[in-house]
Amino acid sequence: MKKFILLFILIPSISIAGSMNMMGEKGDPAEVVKIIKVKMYDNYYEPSEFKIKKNQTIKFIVHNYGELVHEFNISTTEMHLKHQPEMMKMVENEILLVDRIDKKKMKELSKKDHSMSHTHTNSVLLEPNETAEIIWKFNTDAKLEAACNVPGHYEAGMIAKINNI
Ligand SMILES: [Cu+2]
Repeated sequence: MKKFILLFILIPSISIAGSMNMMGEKGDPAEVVKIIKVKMYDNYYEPSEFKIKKNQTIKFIVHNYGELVHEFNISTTEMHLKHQPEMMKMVENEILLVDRIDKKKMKELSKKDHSMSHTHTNSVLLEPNETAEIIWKFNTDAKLEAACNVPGHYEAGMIAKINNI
């Protein structure tokens, strides 16, 4: 019986650690070799492609020039698709509005449901005119892309390719 309980506790943490490692990891500010400025519009990024060498640590400075809320999320296609229902849930709970994030509501609901907190090290969710930074270490061979998982935006093509050079 004890073994069963242990398994249930271990499985989720292993799968999270595995997927994060596959995507790279939060970078050390002292190791940043390149700063890339990313502009977010409705519904696309500028630039729409990044050339990055394996093991480089990159600082992304992301600004939302659009009129809608946008996300900049570094991940695999598979993880983006997994993340999208979470974002839909934020819309259903009226945390994620078209041009605003209800941060008070987000804080309240995230006490009950952690997926509502949207505090992932690989992503930022920005209101119009907001700026944020992500420092990411690309120590992975996985095919990554930056994308916006606000419902409808990924489908509209709000994706920036990340190419290993
Ligand atoms: Cu978007």
